[in-house]
Amino acid sequence: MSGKLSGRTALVTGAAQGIGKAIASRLAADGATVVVSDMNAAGAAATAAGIGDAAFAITADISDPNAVASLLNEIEKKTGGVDILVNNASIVPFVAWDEVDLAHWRKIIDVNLTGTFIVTRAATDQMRAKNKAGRVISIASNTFFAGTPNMAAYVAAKGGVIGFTRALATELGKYGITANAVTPGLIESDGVKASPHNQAFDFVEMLQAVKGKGQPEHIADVVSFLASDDARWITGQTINVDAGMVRY
Ligand code: NAD
Ligand code: 4PL
Repeated sequence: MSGKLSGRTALVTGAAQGIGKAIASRLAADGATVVVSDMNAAGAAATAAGIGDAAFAITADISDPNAVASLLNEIEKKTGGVDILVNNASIVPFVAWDEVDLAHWRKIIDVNLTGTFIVTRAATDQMRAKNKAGRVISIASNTFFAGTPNMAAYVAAKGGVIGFTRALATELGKYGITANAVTPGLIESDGVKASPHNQAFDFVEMLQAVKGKGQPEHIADVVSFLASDDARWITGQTINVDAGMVRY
């Protein structure tokens, strides 16, 4: 099957479930070969099997530089290298401010921000070496605009991802690589359904301009656009995808 992303390899981190799984499925439907990566090996394998021949799974913890180096080497051997990187893997915590200690802060920054750097460093070095007109799409969060409660370290890390995206666009434009961020609002992902965030839908819907419950596909549709040639003139931007909950 051909499509707007045919001939391209997309690496989606955190793709065992939730938003990452929906992004992986959508990019495969667009014609890409999709690398379903996650630290949850069984979940990644199940997602890849569900997509079919266009996908394969590779286990990696994004905060482990050795695991990420192996991930990129394996992709290079299997497909010739990454064209589209989707930085989706994150911990989505619900931790009251009085429980936010240094260990929690360090863990969230280490995975959600430093992990995003580690994968982006390795993947964009590979894109440059292979002269790819690459795409980096990082999933941040509208909590950075809203200052959402019970997520202080997460909000800070997502702000870091947005800042990193702006700098990356500046550094990599000369190589034909674009970098953009997407900021979802509350989405009914597997992780959210299993957490106290699941109680927030009525409140969030009240704030939305367009009513309804955010779904992983709402985010995957926008990632598909940013990955495509139609988005070639967009870089360094943050696209807010939250039914108008925040206007910034
Ligand atoms: P989720 O918890 O359902 O899935 C996250 C996946 O990331 C899991 O499969 C998990 O195993 C993986 N992961 C976590 N740490 C990892 C690591 N160190 N290395 C590799 N994989 C790791 O989450 P989700 O709700 O689908 O969120 C996906 C992305 O969207 C995240 O970046 C999240 O911050 C962002 N986001 C989510 C919402 C929401 O409401 N669900 C809103 C805004 C932004
Ligand atoms: C509005 O990124 O964007 C809860 C949990 N509510 O993770 C998020 C909103 C959550 C969000 C998020």
